[in-house]
Amino acid sequence: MLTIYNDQHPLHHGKMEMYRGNLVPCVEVPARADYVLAELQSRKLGHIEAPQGFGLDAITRVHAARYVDFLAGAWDEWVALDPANAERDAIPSYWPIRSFRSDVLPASFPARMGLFSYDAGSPLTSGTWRAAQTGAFCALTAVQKVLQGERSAFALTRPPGHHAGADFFGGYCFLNNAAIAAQALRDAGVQRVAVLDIDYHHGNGTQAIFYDRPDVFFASVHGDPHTEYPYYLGYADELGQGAGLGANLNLPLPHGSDFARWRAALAVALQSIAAFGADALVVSLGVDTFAGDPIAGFQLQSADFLRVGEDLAAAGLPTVLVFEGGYAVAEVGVNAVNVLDGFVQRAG
Ligand code: SP5
Ligand code: ZN
Repeated sequence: MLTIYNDQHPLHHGKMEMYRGNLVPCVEVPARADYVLAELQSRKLGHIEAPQGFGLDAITRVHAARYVDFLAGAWDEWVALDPANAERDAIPSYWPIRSFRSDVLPASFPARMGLFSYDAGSPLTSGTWRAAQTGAFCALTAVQKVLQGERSAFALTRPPGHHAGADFFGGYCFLNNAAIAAQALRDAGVQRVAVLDIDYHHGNGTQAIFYDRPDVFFASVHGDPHTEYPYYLGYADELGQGAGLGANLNLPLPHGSDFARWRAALAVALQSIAAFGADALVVSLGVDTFAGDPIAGFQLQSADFLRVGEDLAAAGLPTVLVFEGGYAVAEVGVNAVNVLDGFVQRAG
């Protein structure tokens, strides 16, 4: 499997996230991607390449220009508030919930930060923009490779992306790499694109970006949002809207679900993608479905991820895989690379 690796990822390095009234150490840490890279190298699973450069236009096909402007300048604005902020992560504390205005862009940086976010668990750091932008370029490069005939390509990047919407960050995500990849496939002339999200958490950002679109099908298997993050989206009755009605499929499963139950849901998602008639597949590859994950609740074992890769390859589609969650740091490399290994073995 060809991997496009974001070597700028350590520039995003959140120290603490707000959790139940305390600042606690971030679970989304640079070592995650380091473990995946090391596992790829030790198993010699295909070439590892650097991303190509792109303009911001492929990003603003998915994200609002005022949000991209905000992200690009956020760190400088944060430090301008107080030079001592250079040593602190930026975390929002005000949000314009229902009845507030979102059309007005406040001059206040903390107010704008809240406008463009939805949780206090996703610290923005000095290199967040650089890391996220390079990550989007990895996803775009993976798309280019698949358009040029690669059966599959893997964007190995962090921060992850699937919780980020057109104009908001959250859930450790800033730019929606999977959505940017799907849109780039469409813009290159691929008629029907499916995004399959197998991270433990519902990909609320990706769903929202494509919710009214008939050309990009979104399917997700995830922890039931009644009890699991991101709580406010990801229910089974969300089917898409307008021209996109029928092009959204959520398969929430209860906390504690094992691989047999999870794999049956994956089969339903893959059948729906086949019925949609997808010409290409983008996979949001989170491995926080692992039994040992510290913040999730499914029961997949490391060997199960080989079967996951085989099932994905059996769809027979040109496939871009994008790294998302997975927080059992010591096992995240084996688990993610098992998916890629299973895929390659089945795809031939
Ligand atoms: C991409 C992805 O998997 N994002 C997940 C975001 C989940 N954020 C909410 C979970 C908060 C738990 N973090 C506190 C850990 C304290 N032990
Ligand atoms: Zn996740």
